[in-house]
Amino acid sequence: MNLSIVEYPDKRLKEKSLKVESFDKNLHEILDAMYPVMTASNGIGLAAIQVGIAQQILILNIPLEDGEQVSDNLIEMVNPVITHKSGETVYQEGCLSVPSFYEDVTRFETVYVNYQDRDGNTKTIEADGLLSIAIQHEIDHLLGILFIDKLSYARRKKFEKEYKKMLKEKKSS
Ligand code: QAP
Ligand code: CO
Repeated sequence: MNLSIVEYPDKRLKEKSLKVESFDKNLHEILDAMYPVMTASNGIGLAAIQVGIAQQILILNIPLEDGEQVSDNLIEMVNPVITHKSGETVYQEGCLSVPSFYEDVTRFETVYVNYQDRDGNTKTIEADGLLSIAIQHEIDHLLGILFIDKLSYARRKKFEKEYKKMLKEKKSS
């Protein structure tokens, strides 16, 4: 499978992803193809819609404290749903689909998530810290929401201006 990252302002990023019904070879091929796309771009999270597949699939690979990324820590989530959320935390987020822009976003501090693994087994996870932020960011992708959609009006305007400038510079180089 030859996947590439869909970048803002591509309309596909606004699509709502569909629930996965079959835990078959096709799903496994999508998951296996997503991982190298994410790591090649130094990502820690990727939703399937970011490679143009509108299915409720995401992967997460939070680095260790020294910044090293270990594939043992890969989490694959199919059909994830947040069941409990509490607290508040602010983190400077980025996104592989919104390259070179980072801004503070407010999220829940702790989340409980129900999801299925690649074989359809039901799992529950309690997450806080960076994992919790990453889960919320990626589940937003499945709903067609980007982190820039959560900014104040003023910061969104600052984003649009900076991003347009960045795209223009990219084209002329
Ligand atoms: C989502 O984001 C996330 O602009 C994953 O030039 C964000 O992996 C999870 C990236 C914040 C937790 C906290 C972005 C790489 C990677 C860029 C990413 C870039 C290169 C973003
Ligand atoms: Co993202």
